[in-house]
Amino acid sequence: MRYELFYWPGLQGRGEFVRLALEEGAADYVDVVRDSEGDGGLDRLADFLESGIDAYIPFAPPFLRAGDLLVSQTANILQFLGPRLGLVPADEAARYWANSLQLTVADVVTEAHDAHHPIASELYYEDQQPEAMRRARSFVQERIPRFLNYFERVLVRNPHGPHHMVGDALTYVDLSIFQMLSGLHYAFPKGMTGFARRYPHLADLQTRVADRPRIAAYIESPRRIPFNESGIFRHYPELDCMPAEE
Ligand SMILES: N[C@@H](CCC(=O)N[C@@H](CS)C(=O)NCC(=O)O)C(=O)O
Repeated sequence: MRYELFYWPGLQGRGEFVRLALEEGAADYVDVVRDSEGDGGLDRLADFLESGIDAYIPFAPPFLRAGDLLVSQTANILQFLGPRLGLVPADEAARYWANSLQLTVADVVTEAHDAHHPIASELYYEDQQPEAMRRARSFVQERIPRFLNYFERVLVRNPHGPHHMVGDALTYVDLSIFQMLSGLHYAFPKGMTGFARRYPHLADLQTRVADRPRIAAYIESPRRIPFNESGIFRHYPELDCMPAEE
């Protein structure tokens, strides 16, 4: 099966959660917009947003084409890919648990976006900067600790040990936690002060995922777009602040 990933060019964005799973799973995939010449890929992306396949019309990228199937929504795409790429356990309970965690990562992603665009996505950051400063402070000092405490607790409570978010082996959730943490470190270096001390199991997981041979090779490759200020995790120094307890 050759998968076709559709996502905006020039940024990691939500597409990166899917890319990491495709890379770790050694999937045969095309990153359609990036891999096509000229605007051909963007035109195809726009066509799918307009017409979909039969009744299936995605609202927004990322979406994935697998033969006749068109799967949209990041968590849904990962739920689809998980079993096919060996990135989720076989049992039903574990699959729903993985999806719950993935949807919680999606909540973090939305809030990270809203830290720099608290009023409206269609307005420039510069046109909502005062509000962004208030929102980012709350995100760093209240929300990041709340989410990270939760994910750390999930690791500690894993009956198989604190090595993976779900079960006793790597899943797509571990990859997404890695990506979320990398994004938070990029966007809020001050805000993440004390991270490894406060969340030792999350810090360990982030390192172990980064060291996986396929992930390490991907991160070194030109396929990995660097974090930048077009993406979800943006580093605006004026939005970064120390955590409340430091
Ligand atoms: N809940 C969706 C959100 C998708 C989404 O917001 N995609 C962004 C790019 S990362 C987009 O293009 N949004 C267009 C829009 O919201 O109008 C997911 O997790 O995939």
